Amino acid sequence: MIIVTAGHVDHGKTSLIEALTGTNADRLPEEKQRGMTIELGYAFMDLSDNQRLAFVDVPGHSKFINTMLAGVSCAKHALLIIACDDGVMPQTSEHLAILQLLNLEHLIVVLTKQDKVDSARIEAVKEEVNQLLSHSHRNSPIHVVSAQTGLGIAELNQAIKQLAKTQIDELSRASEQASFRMAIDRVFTVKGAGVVVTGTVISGQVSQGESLYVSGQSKAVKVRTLHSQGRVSEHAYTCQRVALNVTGTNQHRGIQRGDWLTALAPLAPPKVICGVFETCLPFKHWQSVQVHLGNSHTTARIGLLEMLSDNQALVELQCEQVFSCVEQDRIIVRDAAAKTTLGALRVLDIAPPNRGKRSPQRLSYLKALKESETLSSSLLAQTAAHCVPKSTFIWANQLSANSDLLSLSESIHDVDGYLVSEVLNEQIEQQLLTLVSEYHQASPELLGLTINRLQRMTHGQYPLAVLMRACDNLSLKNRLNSTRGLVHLPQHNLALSNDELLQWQQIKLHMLTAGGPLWTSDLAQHNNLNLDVVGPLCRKLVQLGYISAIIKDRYVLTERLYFYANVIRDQIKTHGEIKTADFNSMIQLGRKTSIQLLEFYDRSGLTWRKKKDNSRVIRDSSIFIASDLAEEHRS
Ligand SMILES: Nc1nc2c(ncn2[C@@H]2O[C@H](COP(=O)(O)OP(=O)(O)O)[C@@H](O)[C@H]2O)c(=O)[nH]1
Ligand SMILES: [Mg+2]
Repeated sequence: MIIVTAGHVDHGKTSLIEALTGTNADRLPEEKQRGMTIELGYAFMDLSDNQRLAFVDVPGHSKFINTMLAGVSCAKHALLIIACDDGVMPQTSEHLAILQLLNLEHLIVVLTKQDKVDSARIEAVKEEVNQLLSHSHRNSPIHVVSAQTGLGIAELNQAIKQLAKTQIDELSRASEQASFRMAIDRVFTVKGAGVVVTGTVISGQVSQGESLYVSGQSKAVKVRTLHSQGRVSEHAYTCQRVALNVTGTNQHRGIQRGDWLTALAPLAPPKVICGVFETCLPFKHWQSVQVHLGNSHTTARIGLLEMLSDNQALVELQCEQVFSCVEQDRIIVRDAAAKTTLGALRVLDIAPPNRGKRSPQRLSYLKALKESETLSSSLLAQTAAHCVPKSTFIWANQLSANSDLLSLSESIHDVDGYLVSEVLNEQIEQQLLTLVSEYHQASPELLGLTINRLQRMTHGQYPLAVLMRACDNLSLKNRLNSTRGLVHLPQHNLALSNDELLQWQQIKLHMLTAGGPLWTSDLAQHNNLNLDVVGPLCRKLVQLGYISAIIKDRYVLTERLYFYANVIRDQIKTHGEIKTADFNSMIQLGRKTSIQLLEFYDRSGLTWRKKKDNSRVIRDSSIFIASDLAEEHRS
């Protein structure tokens, strides 16, 4: 467990930590010389044989607020330290505001330097504190101490240990469900051991020998040894300070402060992040800001999506650089000059769409996410709106890799790695039925359409596997059929009318006599038919599988196509390849037709055309096998 300090510069934070633990957390010579904390300092307090508490001592000076932000990034418990002589000062309020934006759970207020003031002054400062805590953490305990004389230190020590007792078990329980994630604050090399990284475990747990990923790198690193809470250990848990000796780091890129270490292989970090912005100061649309999470920060602009109340808005952060974060992270937002804290963004969506970002559906979707307080309600909201890749959800919520997401709700299905809710599934089925029946109305002469076409018609928003499952479900319910890969309504059949039947017999005879492919214009002229009739009829015959188009408007009987395929296959079998000239002399239809046919087979996947010469080899010999021919082809 970690307890962070907060408070104005020179109010006695470092002295208090020293009084509590015996450790002076100011370790830099410059810090000792100036008597001021610059970097984050750490000190530990033993609770029992195997449990330890870490204190993070942060700088109070406004110049070092970035360091303070890094130190408190996962703060759940804090000491707010106020010197009795000064009382509440600017960074007292600012640090408290930041802790509250980060969703602090427990706050202990410490009024220090008691030895410097009288009791009336202490009462006055207590009143200031009450004013300060008028909105939240109202019932936080207040301790009056002196680091100089030791007054009140033993009582404070007891209170901290009491709090730790109630919290530590809960933290280790929480770390079981989540995946390991750590914000790196320091990287250095130790002679003989190699790279060591230190940081705070934000979630999950890590053990010796485990593989982890550094943000932005695809190759894993391995944990050789680890320290947790300042001691050699085999494991480390949520909200502990750790130092990991890692091997296998990328020589070129290395590891830097601000990077993340995760047990899950990271997804590409976003540049645009959507969430709910809880503000403590007003902001303007498209205002330039600084954003902070863990030890990383970047500049960004705030795009307002919708104002929800005076101090709450749905916004989009457009970051200058990619910014690694996951759902429910709280990103601190400061003004561009990094002088004041504007608020915090609770992350709702790390892959927001480019278009329709203010559409009513999108805004109500974001509101549903905002209201989702549990993992299952968030999963339901997401899967009701779109097909969610399982790996994306696991990453965005830092769940352990083998989490059983389906157990979260009965109404969610796993379709080939996509999580789809029953609600969405019904919507997709309805959409497919509408699209198919509209298609029949527009093109009654055609049997139906392919699933790929349906996917394009739904703007690619559903994965193929999900559409296929929806089609299968609909055909089980007898609401859709699929014939030769074409999806159609069961009542939509391509039976030829009496007129069409006569025309087809005429055309078939013509094709049989001609042997080779024929243009629609030839078919029309020779059979005394109107071109406007022949075109749609031929398309219908193609759908029925009777004829095929080798190029636009040039048709051949399907059985001839199988015959030519056999010619090609046999030739390649005996000679290893087929040349255009050979094929031409075998089928005797002229060079132009031979080329059209060979190119048709290339496109269909039967053959490959070699780049160098005009010869072809087999690519997939299992297609155009005559036994595949449907009954009606042969009739
Ligand atoms: N008299 C008195 N001085 C204190 C007390 N605590 C800290 N100081 C002094 O206040 C100054 C600032 O303390 P420090 O711990 O560095 O403050 P920080 O900037 O909040 O970390 C130092 O000179 C300390 O010796 C206290 O309880 N009583
Ligand atoms: Mg200090």
